[in-house]
Amino acid sequence: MRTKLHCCFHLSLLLTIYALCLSSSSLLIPPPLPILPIPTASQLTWQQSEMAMFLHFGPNTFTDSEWGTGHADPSVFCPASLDTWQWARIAKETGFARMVLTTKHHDGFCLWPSAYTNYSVQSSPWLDGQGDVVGDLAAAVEEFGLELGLYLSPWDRHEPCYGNTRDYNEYYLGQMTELLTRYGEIKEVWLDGAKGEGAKDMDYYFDRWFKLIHQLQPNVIIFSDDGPDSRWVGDEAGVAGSTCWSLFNISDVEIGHTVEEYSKQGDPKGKDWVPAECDVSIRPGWFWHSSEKPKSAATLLDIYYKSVGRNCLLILNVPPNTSGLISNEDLQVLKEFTNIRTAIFSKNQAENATVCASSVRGNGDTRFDASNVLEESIYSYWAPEEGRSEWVLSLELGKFISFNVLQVQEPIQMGQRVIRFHLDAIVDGEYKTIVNGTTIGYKRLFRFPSVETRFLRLIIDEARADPLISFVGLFVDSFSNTNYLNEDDEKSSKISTVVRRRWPRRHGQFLGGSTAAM
Ligand code: FUL
Repeated sequence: MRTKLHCCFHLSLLLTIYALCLSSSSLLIPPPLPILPIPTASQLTWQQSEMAMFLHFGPNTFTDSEWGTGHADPSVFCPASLDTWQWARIAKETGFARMVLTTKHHDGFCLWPSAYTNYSVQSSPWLDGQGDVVGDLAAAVEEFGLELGLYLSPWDRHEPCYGNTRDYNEYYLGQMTELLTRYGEIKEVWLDGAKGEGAKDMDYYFDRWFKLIHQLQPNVIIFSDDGPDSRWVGDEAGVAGSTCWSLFNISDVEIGHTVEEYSKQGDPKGKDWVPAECDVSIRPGWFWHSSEKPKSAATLLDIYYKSVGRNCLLILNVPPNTSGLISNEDLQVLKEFTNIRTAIFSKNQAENATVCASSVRGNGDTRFDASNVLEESIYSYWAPEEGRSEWVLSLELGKFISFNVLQVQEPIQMGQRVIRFHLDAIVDGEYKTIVNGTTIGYKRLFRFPSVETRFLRLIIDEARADPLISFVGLFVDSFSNTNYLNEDDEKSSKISTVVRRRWPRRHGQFLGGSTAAM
């Protein structure tokens, strides 16, 4: 009897221990805390799309000008073969996720039949005044599975009420409402900041504009000098700072008075998540001019490294010509640019590497394992054990491999963390530093003279919180001349910029005023 009881006692003890083991081993260590600020769902999707196509089109295309006076006769707008499906097909085939159209540039001419003005396609001979470029683009974009974005210039050189603050703000919001309620989902609203010398002084009610835009299109990204969702990078060359935070202080920036360095670099202490967008044209001008030629694919590649490769979104302007089509020469460059990107980035030389980390969160939990950095997704990442001061990822490539591009990514949904890092490789038997970098963010690309190695280590030197890394890739770029390139030097190199923005300073409340057009 005693032996039986003893056995039962032992059995139940074993079962209890087994159950305890089972329950403790099935409990998961949660992910680390995000560090604020973090992106909204729309900002996350937007950033991962990497490239948008900008389209400057309107009377300027036909009058061979950049800043139309607002007095061009609507009859000039007469594209013989306008085909928004051609634009969308090209955008789709060459890797753009979104198309952003100048629905109204500074000349005030509307590419849709607005009920608030006669200065629009309705007064033009194109399709006998029955056409709607915005509507046609919306339909094409939908067919090709792209997103639609709209540029509506605040500065209006035609509209008679421009200069009267109340009237013009009403006019502008009336037009914005037409655009945001007629054409389905709008994913980006682009508020360009230019205003010429001598233009009438008036206030724009940005707060009301932004609130209404978000109310009408909850998933939209509003771009302006200081967000709220995406910020101007501070130049029109498509080049971000080699240090580039998505963190920013909206309240420190007045629209129209950006400080170039602040816009380019962002702010490691910023309270707002406002990633930068890099705008640049494939041609010297924003509008199409017969005398101008597109940039080369190699130049576009360089811009790609300095925009997408610096934690930004690239918006590349490809202006339709007077026929209403994207020119063949632009198309050829875009195709070449696409082929080059595919050739470089389709083969990760580190894909079969063995990756080890200085520590792994949750005592080796596979969800935070070092090997997660081989998967190109921000949703799988390496997380170190909490509170460490050493953060190292070591890669063993299996054999000697040559490469000249590093791609690193952070899971930005958890906040942007890395302040400084470097990459070492064993060359001639000893570790040599091949990259010294500041900030990573969504995506960071570095070019350097070709290195042949089997062993590498990525060391995070400084971070705002425990660093998290979602991707490490090594690539071969045989198109850039990486022999004389040193990304670190680029920090101090002069970036050519075209700063043409000038918004009026706010002079308190300014209601009324002259109603004559500029
Ligand atoms: C500038 C404008 O003045 C240009 O014409 C162009 O639209 C560019 C994207 O923004 O500020």
